[in-house]
Amino acid sequence: MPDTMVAARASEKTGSAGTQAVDVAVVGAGFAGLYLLHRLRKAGFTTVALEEADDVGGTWYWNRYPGARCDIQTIDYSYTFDPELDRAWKWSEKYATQPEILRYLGFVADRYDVRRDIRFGTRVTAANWDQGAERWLLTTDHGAAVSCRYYIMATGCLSSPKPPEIDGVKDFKGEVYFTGRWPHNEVKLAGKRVAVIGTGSSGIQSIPLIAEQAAELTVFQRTPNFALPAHNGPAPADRVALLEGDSATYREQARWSLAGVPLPQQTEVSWQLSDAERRERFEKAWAAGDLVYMLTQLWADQGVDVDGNALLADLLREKIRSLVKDPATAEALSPHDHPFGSKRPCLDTNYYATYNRPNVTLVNLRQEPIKSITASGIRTDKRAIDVDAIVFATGFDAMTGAIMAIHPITGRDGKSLSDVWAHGPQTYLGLAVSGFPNLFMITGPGSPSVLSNMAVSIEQHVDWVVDRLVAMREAGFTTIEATEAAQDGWARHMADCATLTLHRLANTWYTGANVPGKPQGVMPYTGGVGPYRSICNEVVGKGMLGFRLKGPGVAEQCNDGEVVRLQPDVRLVLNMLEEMKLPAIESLGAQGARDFVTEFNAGRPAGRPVGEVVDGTLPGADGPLPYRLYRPATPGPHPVVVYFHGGGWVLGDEQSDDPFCRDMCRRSGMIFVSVGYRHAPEHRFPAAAEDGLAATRWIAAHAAELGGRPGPVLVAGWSAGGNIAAVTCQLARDRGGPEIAGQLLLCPVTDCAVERPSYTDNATGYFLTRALMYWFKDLYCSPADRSDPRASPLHGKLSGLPPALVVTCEFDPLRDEGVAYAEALTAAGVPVQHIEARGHFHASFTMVDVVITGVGGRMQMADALRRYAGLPPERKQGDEGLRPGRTASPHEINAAAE
Ligand code: NA7
Repeated sequence: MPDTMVAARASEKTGSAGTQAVDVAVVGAGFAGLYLLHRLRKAGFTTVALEEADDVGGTWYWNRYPGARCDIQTIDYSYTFDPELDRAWKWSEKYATQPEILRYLGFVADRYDVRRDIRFGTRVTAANWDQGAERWLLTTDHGAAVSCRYYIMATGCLSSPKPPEIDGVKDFKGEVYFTGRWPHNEVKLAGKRVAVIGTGSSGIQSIPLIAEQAAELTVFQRTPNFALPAHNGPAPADRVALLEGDSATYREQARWSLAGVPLPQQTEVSWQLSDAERRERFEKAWAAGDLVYMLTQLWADQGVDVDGNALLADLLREKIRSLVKDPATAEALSPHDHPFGSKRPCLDTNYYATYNRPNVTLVNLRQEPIKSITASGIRTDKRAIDVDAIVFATGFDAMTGAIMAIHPITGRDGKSLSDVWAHGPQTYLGLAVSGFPNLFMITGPGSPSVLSNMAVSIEQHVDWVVDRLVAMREAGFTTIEATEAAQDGWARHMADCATLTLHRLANTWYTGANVPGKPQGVMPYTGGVGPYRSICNEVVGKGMLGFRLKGPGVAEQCNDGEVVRLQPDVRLVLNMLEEMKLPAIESLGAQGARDFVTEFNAGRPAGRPVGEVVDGTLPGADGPLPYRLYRPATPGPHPVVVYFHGGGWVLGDEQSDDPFCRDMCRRSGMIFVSVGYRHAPEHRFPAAAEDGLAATRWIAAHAAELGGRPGPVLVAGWSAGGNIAAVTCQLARDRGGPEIAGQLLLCPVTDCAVERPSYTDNATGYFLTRALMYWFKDLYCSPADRSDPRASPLHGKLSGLPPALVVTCEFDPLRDEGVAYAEALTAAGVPVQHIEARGHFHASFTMVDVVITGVGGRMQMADALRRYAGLPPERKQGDEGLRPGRTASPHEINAAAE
């Protein structure tokens, strides 16, 4: 039955005459709404868009303040769905003005003839899901109500202006303007005393132009923001050449990029570059006048590590000092409270130089907060400033405001969206909400939206949603709803992604911090446009994973589950490894496998500097063994950790876990001595185990000579190295020392004799495979030796061992034997801390600076080692929110490796 007929019946049932019945109702006629109308109509759906304004444009309709421009290069901030449109419209500038963008959207609306489906001047006042009819009923403030099968909110992320939150606005006798609701008629500020409150993008774009007109301009700044010069002009020739040369490739690269702009991912890290090289890159970026370039192209750690970010922020503050003549004003304009990029940076034209004008004054609200607005101006706690006009550039109730605050939305079983989101927005993919069937959001909270080129994200969302509606129609489904399990999983994935970035360290509209009382949490998806696109495709590929689909006469379909269970960076690494189509390591022979690992390791980021790295040899159980010592930069003597590398007793050497040893040395403030124990098949069981004890004895006996603290040592190891560390503790206990103060066992092999379920759960696809583990075991020890506690410490006596931190990873064949060892140690009375790392794989913690979500786990490892050595925990700026230990509500920022 066509939807219009179903709707007519539904209307009859509810007795609501004069209802407009359509297949799909859209709210908003901005970038998203226009493209939705076009695609829906082409797909054969009847549609209506409801738009409060009297024309198309959305955010570009309302934000008409002086200087309003886009700050993504306009050739990128365009529709890409129709190459003909690309050719038909030429932007006049690198960053188009608001009037030009509005003309473009009008041009698009006319070209695709979508205006006839838009009801302008119409606001939705309520949206209710009618369970019986399986339709949404929308009431409006103007004209007929709308009955629709699908309701799509294309309401934008920054369309609900925030109230000023300052007492006395009503008392002010002069003119009041809001940047987000700028009048359509000309605003004359010439010769007037003007105040601007707010220094986000809107303030920073408008202040230079207001300063040119006003007799006096006073800027009230609460938080300084980073701003870069736009260097506006014609679109850069190189970018235009790329686009015009092969627009399909250019657009496709944007779709799979991180930010929706075709720029490559930077791989070099800050500590690989000299000061001069960093400065050169920075100057190039400053001259480029491109936010996305500055945010992504300098060095790989700028967006994920506080130290890497601080190097860039220092250079930016230096620029502010060079541009603003008065040092006190320059300092007040310099952000110190947030890492660059964690709060939305701005693109400006003459912003900083404007403060050199004699008619411009900056009031630093951190030093003199606004008390109230009075009849004649603004009173701070130090003075009264009389003005003729106040411009509020105070921002928006971002992301959720436009969805939740605009009208009540009532879903299945009378659930109100405001109640469901009372503690923060919860969505699946940022597109759907459990309990709200047939409701979609375009660029909703949980989608990349505001952290990306909106044009690219909007097209992806719209295409995905419309394609799903078409597929449902073909299959006979009439309702679609996200499941709670999928939504909860998305919240976890969102939180995991947020730990990767520095957004957690800033109070911003991304986190809801700009609106008093709003729940806090990073609202946009921080995992990137390309990964997000692949996840959305995966949902479809897995039979609409996480959605429940129903329809008359067809069987219900619900493939429930979480779409991403891996940590986001683990997912990227594993996808990359899969694409590389690497040979199975066990097929290469021992030497071939060693060569392969050496080559593989050569491509990883260089480890961070430590105080000193010293190579030497020590006596093993049967001849000399190489070692590499990592000494902290802090004054010693430091406690000593004896470290055993991973590699299945076959691969690796004292240098192969270099990034991990460096990181742990820096974090724990301890000497790490990585031992090159003997390998199989040349030296089979128990060579490695006996070397472990011999090396530990020698290091303990020579701790002072090595610059370490005499006394008990600690042992640590990863994988087969974890096996050697565990065995060493047992042998040291049984053979008269040395004294060991604690053991760190990272994904250890503890039982070579018994196979547990994690071997089959994670047999393939997670780097360390079941087949590879058997190859290692076969090369190391014969079946008869596998129950010997020197091969399988789980089979040994466990009482009287040093305290242990056991780390196991969810997607690791070795997971269950690590768990078993932690449990058995506990049962034997050994103090045990066990980290079960959710979403991680065997190499998560050793791929330092690649798997960034491993940081939280390594912090815990360093804490444990310090505790065993009797040292207090160390804290580093930026650690906030990374340390597990509390249960985060789903939308919260937290969630590091639990
Ligand atoms: P923003 O970026 O939210 O900026 C709002 C500014 O107003 C910001 O500097 C705020 O300071 C300031 N503000 C907000 N409320 C007050 C009060 N009560 N008193 C003093 N100062 C206040 O909004 P924009 O419109 O500039 O830009 C929004 C986005 O549009 C932008 O990021 C681009 O994506 C496009 P705070 O930082 O909160 O201390």
